[in-house]
Formats: sequence, C-alpha cells, structure tokens
Amino acid sequence: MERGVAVYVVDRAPLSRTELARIDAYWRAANYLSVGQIYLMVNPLLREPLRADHVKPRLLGHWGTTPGLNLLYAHLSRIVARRGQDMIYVAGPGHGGPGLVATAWLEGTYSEVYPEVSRDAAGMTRLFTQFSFPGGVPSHVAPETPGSIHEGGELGYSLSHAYGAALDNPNLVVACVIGDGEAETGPLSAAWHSNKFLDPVVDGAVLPILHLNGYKIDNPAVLARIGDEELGALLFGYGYRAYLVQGDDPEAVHQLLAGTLDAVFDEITDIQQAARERGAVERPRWPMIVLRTPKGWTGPREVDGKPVEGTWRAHQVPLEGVLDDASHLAMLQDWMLSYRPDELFDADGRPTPPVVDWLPAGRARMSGNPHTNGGAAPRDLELPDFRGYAVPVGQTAGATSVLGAFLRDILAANDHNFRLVCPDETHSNRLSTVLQATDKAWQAAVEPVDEHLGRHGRVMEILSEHTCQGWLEGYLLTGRHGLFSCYEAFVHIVDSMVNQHAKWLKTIRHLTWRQPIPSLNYLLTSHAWRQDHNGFSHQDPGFIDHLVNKKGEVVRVYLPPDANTLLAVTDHCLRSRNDINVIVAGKQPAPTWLDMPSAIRHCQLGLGTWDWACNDQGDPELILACAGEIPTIEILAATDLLRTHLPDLRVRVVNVVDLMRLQPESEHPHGLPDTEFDAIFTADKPIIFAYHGYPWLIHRLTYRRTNHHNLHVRGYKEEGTTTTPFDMLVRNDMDRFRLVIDVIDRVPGLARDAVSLRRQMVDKRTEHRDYVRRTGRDLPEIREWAWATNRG
Ligand SMILES: Cc1ncc(C[n+]2csc(CCOP(=O)(O)OP(=O)(O)O)c2C)c(N)n1
Ligand SMILES: [Mg+2]
Repeated sequence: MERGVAVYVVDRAPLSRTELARIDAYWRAANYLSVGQIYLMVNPLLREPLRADHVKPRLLGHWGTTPGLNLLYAHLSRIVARRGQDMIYVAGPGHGGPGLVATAWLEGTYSEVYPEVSRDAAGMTRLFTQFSFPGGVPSHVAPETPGSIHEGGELGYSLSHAYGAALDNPNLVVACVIGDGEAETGPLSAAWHSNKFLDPVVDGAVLPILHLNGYKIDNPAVLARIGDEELGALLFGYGYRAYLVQGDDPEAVHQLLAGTLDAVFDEITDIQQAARERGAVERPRWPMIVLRTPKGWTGPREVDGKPVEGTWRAHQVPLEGVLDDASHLAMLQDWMLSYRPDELFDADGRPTPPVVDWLPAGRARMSGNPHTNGGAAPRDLELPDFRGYAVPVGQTAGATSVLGAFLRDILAANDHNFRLVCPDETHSNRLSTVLQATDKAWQAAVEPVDEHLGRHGRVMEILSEHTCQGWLEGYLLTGRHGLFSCYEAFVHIVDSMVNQHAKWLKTIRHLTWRQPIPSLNYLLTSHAWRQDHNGFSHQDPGFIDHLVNKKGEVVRVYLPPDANTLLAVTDHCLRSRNDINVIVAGKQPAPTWLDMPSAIRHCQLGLGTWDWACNDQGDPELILACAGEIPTIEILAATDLLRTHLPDLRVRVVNVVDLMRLQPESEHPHGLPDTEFDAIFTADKPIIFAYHGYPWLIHRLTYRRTNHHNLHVRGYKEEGTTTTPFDMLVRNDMDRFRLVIDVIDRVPGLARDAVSLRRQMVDKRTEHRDYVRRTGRDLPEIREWAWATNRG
C-alpha cells in the first residue's frame, strides 16, 4: 500500500500467536532489564516490594530511545533466526546503551564475555549495578558492549559506519538505527548518499531504520514534524524506498514490523540476486524503514501531571526523585511489574524459554557476530615489497606519486580487503596511479566524459570528509584495511570523529576479548606549504596538534622527508593494528635524500643525524633539526649556506620522521630515552628546529628534555596566503635565510664573527620580497637550489 509520496506500508500479520507471544516476551524482558539497569542495585527481580534502598543513589542513563532499540533488536533477531541472515546492529542513538547490554545478556553473549555477569539472578544484580556506575560500564553502546562497532555517544556517524561495515561483506546486512534527532546532523545527512557507492554485487546491504520517536533531548525532531509526504519525498530523493511502521499498540506494531521486515529482506535478496545472478546494472532503490513509535514507549505515561511517554521528557530518566518520593517509587515498581517479570525470568533469574529459546545462537547472534569483533575472517594485507618502488638519491620525485604505485599494487593484491577513501582529491593528491588497479566506486549515472568510475571500484570518493571517515572506520572496525588521503587543512572536518575513534581504540586495548583492528591511516598532503593554487583557506597543519591530545598509546605521527621514507613509513603503518597513524607528505616534485636502505634505517630509528650533511666531528656547536618535507629542504639549504660561509662552524643535522620520538618514554611508546635524546640534541648546544606545523607543538613534546631551554622552533605561524612556495617560508620566518640568522643569533660568538653574513641574509630576504612581488616567482637561486652532493 502506498501512502502519500513513496512511503509504503506492508499490511500483513505474519506472526502466529506463539511467535507474537515470544517476540513480545523478549521485548518486555529487554525493556525490564533496561529499566533495571537505570534504577536498581538489588532486588533485581522485584521479588520483594521495592524500597528506596534498592535504588541507585544516582539515576543515570537514557530510557527514551531504548524501547525502540529493543523492539528492533527483537524483530531483527527473528530475521536472523528465520532466514539465517548474517546481520549486525548499529545503534545510532548509542545513548540507549541499557538496551544493547540487555539484549546481549539475554542472548548469553554478555555472560560469555563477562562470566561474572552470569545469566541468573546474581548476574542480573551485577548487570544492574554496574551500569553507569564507578568501575562498571559506560551508559552508551561502548566498546565494552558485545556486538557493538559504534558507540553512538556523538551522534551522526551511524549510517556511514554501517555502510563501511557492509563494503566487501556480500552476505552481511547491517541494520542501522538512526535517531530522528541524529538525522539532523551534517554527517548523517551526507551519509544517506552512501547508497550511490554500495555495490550490490560485492558489498552487503545496509538497512537504515529511521527511529521516528518524535523527539530529541528537549525538542521535537525536524523529520517528525514535516508530514509523511515530505518525509517520504526526502527519503525517496535520497534514493530509498521507505516503509512506514507506526503505532502505539504493541501487538499491532509487532505484526506490522514483522511483516515489513519480511518484505524488506525479500527485497534486499531480490536486489542482490538481480545484480549477482542476472547482471542487473541499474542503481537499486534499497529499502529502508521509518519506525514511528512513542519515545519512552511502555514507560510512565504521566509524571506529576505532565505527559512523559511519547514526549521529550522520556529522553533520560523519566521518573526522578525515586529515593525521596514514595509515589515515584511506587510508580517505578508498577512500571517494572508491568513487564510481568515472573513470566520472563524463572526462580533463579534465568530467562524463561519463551523469551530466549527462539533466538539465534553462537556467531549468528548479533551481539556475538564476529564482524563486530575484529572481523569474520580477518586477513593481513598482502603487501608488495615497498623497496621495489624506491627512487634513486638525488632524483626529484613527488612523494605521493611514488606512493601511488605502491598503493595501486596493494589494491590489486587485496581484492576485498583494502579501500582507499578520499574527498574527491585522489587525483589532486597525485595518487591517480591507483586507478590503474581499480575504479572509483560509483553506482549513479555515468556520462561519456567520466573517467575511472565503476560499479566495482574500490577507491571511494565522496565530497564529505565525514562520510569518508565513517566508511573507513566501519571498514576497519569489521577487520579490513584502508587509507584516508586528504588535504591537510580539511581533515580538521573530522576532528571530532577521530576523537571518538581514538577513544574506541584506547578502550579496546584493555578489553581482552576484543580482537585488534587494522589501524586508521591518514595520508595528509596538499599541505600548508604548497598551496600554490589556493591559499589561506587551504593552510592549516593543526590536525597533528589535535591528535597529539589523545592517548599516546593510540596516536603516531610521521613526517617523511622524501618519497623513499614515505614508502617505508606507509608500509609500517599498513601493518600496524589499533593505532591512528598520521602521515604528512608532499605531492610536489622534491629531492630524494636517502637511498632505500638508509630510508628504512632512518624510519626505524624515527629520528637521527644525517651524517652526510654534518661537519660536527662528533662535537657540534649547534643542531639544525627538521621535521617535514619542506622544513627538511630549508634546513639543508641553511646548512649549505653555513658551510659555505662559515666552514669552521660545526653543524649537526638531525631529521625527525616519527614525531612521537621527541616525547619522553614515559609519555609515548615511541618516546626516545633521555640519554639517547641528549646524545643527539646535546645537553647544552643551541637547537634550531624547523617544523612542518605550528612551532609550539615541538616545545610541548620536548619540554622535559635537558636541552629544552636551548630549543628554538620555526614553523607555520598562521601567515598564509596565495603566494610562491618560498614566500610562504619567508612570511612564516622558516626560510633558509632566517634560519641562518637564527643560528648567528644563538651560537655564542657568532653574532660578532658573522656580522656580514647576517647582513647578507637580511638583504636576501628583502631581495626576495621585491623579486616575488615584481615577477610572481621565486628567485632563481631558490628555484635552482640543490644540495651539493660532493659536500658529504
Ligand atoms: C553530535 C551530538 N550533539 C549533541 C548531542 C547531545 N545529545 C544526546 S542525545 C540527543 C538527542 C538525540 O535525539 P535522537 O537522535 O532523536 O535520539 P532518541 O530520540 O532516539 O533518543 C542529543 C542532542 C550528542 N550526543 N551528539
Ligand atoms: Mg528521537
């Protein structure tokens, strides 16, 4: 039946009396256990009259979304059991944590993972007490929750996570509950378009379920107040066939939802068969569900004269003041008894057969599905030998172009196990070689002018950094591998998402039952120093600063100075697990400093002296340090000037690839011991450090080091514009001339001995300024500069 524009209603009642009774019993049990987690510490089965001292001293958690989540979990479990459907469950409103904990407990997974929370009365007491309790479990669908790949605390990412999980998992359906409030967020709004990228042949399916309970914390939800017609048109416009399930009579809703899910899963099967068996190529209109049931359904209808069920007041704890108000306590008891716990749990507190004997078992349970714990069949990446892509020393090469060939061969060797995501920049980031191995995924219309678009492509490009990030996270969380290539400045768009992923990784490292997952790898290029076509809007190296706030055990930052070091670093990152790796690399032609064996050794050390550039004879008068492609060039050019003009000055050149080496061992697993740090940076000599990003980060990382007071850092200080590459350096005081001036000003005695060189450097900066303003390009000596290889 069609209602308004493109909203369908399936008018069937497929459940037998027995099935209906079972599914309702399960739902009531899950709701009972959810309320119990929010309120109770003892007397979990209400075998004694409820007293205030049975109730938690602080009432925490979210009820409103939970009955809807539980209802969906029950009905999706029926589909898993009936159809043998491989399915996982993503709860967008992750604040409904009690629901997902309750359902995992009913399925038995919870007690398998946490044996002390047994599936009996004693375990139920623990289950209730631990929730949102010190030393217990968080209130959301956290990593601690079996079956979860999505915490859902920060709203907006459920749908992109779901699509990421479905990629390359042809038999999997990812059921994704989206809060109607969550649907207002930018990331969620963009993620609807993921259906233009999902391949019905090699990917699984996503079933979006818009949970239209009408309210958020304190307001109506936009999508609940625009009428069915407009909502249907919106979802149709996003490319979905929307099925409406609505009501507030449990029996009727059970029948409607069961009938709709049967129809929807038939439709998913039809779409997949058409594409896989009959070669259908048109973009499918995938089904989705709109579930319109009351917020806080089955909870208190009215409290203190105000409506609660079906309103925003049901969002968190609908009955407050239970400890002090006897009438509220009585209401709580009535509410919990309304689920008829005596029918649901036996004398020992175990769920009775009608509640659980129809549920899927083992790996089929959504809470026990291995896709949600490191992947169903996780495989290491097949990595070609990166040394085969090496560039000879001295040759000019764009680092990312060189990497592109390595990535191409990784894509070729890892058919369903590796994806590249990028917000429309693969070509711009000079990685287009990858398109020799695969296309860019695309299910929408193709015009003759288009290049490299394909239905089975594994390069994922959508102009939504949020969606790229969400897809990749979903893919990694289900055990596969990938890389996110992004303009350095715009990766900030996902600051908040990467926060959440970092929290996830921090937590799973300490959960023994959670399998490790492949690392989240960023390749940041088109960086601040070479925004030749753009300018200030495209200049921001601060993502590193943002990430360094996260737990050291999770975050790694690499600044390979050339193509060979980029290859070595990328190989390392792609083999790692449970980390967030940020690699910042150049895409413009640049010198190759190290041959491959030296590059490998240098990357293994993470930082070290470049002996071929030093003339310190083991006893430097100063350290010239650099981290990043452009700072490395400038430090070497400054070294060149110093060695030409002040040949007796003993200079040590240090390059840093692994930024976290700068931290002490106590702060980061890569931290360099103080003795080694002092051996390289000395205890008392000036250090001039040219750094790719904001200079204060280097101070932050090194403030405990012996020689910190001698450290002088140059970097990007927010002087951005559209100008020549060298002018960017001059504007930010990181050019070779300024670095030489810094040396003269800081090495004792030089201020006196190098008066004329200092003046020359000042004049050079003036000459540069005049020249670029007149000609629009850098001075010839800058453009043509190269390290004199015979100097070593
Ligand atoms: C990005 C983000 N902004 C704000 C919040 C605070 N918050 C928590 S729940 C909620 C309302 C969610 O409403 P909805 O998605 O409709 O969920 P439900 O009604 O199912 O509880 C808000 C705004 C958040 N968690 N995440
Ligand atoms: Mg809502």
